[in-house]
Amino acid sequence: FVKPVRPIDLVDKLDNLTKAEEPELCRVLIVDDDKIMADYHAALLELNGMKTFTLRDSLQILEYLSIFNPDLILLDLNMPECNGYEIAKLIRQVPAYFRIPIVFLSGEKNLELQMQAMATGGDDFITKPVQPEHFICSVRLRAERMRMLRQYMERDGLSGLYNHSVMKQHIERLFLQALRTNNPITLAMIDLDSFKNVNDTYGHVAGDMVILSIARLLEQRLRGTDIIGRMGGEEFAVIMPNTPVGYAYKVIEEIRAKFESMCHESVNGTFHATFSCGLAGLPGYTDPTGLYNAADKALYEAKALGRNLIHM
Ligand code: GH3
Ligand code: MG
Ligand code: MG
Ligand code: MG
Repeated sequence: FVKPVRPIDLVDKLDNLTKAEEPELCRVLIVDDDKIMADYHAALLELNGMKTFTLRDSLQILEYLSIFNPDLILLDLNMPECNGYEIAKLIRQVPAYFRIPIVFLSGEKNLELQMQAMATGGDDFITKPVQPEHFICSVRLRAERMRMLRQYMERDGLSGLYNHSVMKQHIERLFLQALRTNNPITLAMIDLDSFKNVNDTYGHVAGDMVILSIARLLEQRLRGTDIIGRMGGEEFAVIMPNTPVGYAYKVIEEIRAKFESMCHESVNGTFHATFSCGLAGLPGYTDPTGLYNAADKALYEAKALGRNLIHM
């Protein structure tokens, strides 16, 4: 995935606070009841720059897939609770996991049984004991390709931010995590003000530039742990884990003021743009939909109160 090229100088007028790009590691979920085997495979992959998580109780697979979010699954065939065929079938029934590569890892030498395993949704079959170099290479290449594909699928084409469906998943995941761990979390819904007028007066090209500048500004001013998405059109969402609503207000207020002061250029002259924002956060909600609706309602109220402001 290549980030969109920064369009014109106006984006360069922003503070130059670009976050260091952290090269994120490929994530491999190992499902194996045999601890010694699993530890050995994990060590091989970790020593070669991958991040692993070992799951010994295969029945918990769906829960761990959503928590660990792997780029590849290494699946043992013979396990006490449930065999690898059944686990692969289960994974393939969930649309969000269609594309995750599943590599079977088993001592099974029978080719017929190996092919049967692949027919349930596996991408490859590696026999134990593994040949280390071949194993590492085969896992890494598949996992890296998945990571690239995932980044491409998860992003919005114009802004490079997360798209709507991924944001919904992140909101749900981080909300539940915050609820479980008793930590605060804030969801901010942001919508550009009177944007139809901006397009009508200054043209769609300038409108697109404004969308890009708010996207870059959010990326520059928020923390690396905050998750930023374009929910559609001129609407954005930010999830701020471990952040109480009052603190989020201060941060977004600084961004609001900065954005308002930015000067945008168009063939019809320069102009300023603003946004409104609705905030909601934990504590106070019991499910992610409740939080989402509350942030949306707060945004609606911010509009009703006159726009270019934050409401919570
Ligand atoms: P409000 O302050 O109430 O949000 O008013 P608004 O005009 O922003 O709201 P409305 O929902 O009526 O219009 C949103 C406009 O945003 C309509 C559409 O032309 C524009 N828009 C949506 N997506 C894009 C985009 O990708 N590029 C550009 N240039 N404009 C977009
Ligand atoms: Mg086993
Ligand atoms: Mg709008
Ligand atoms: Mg809108």
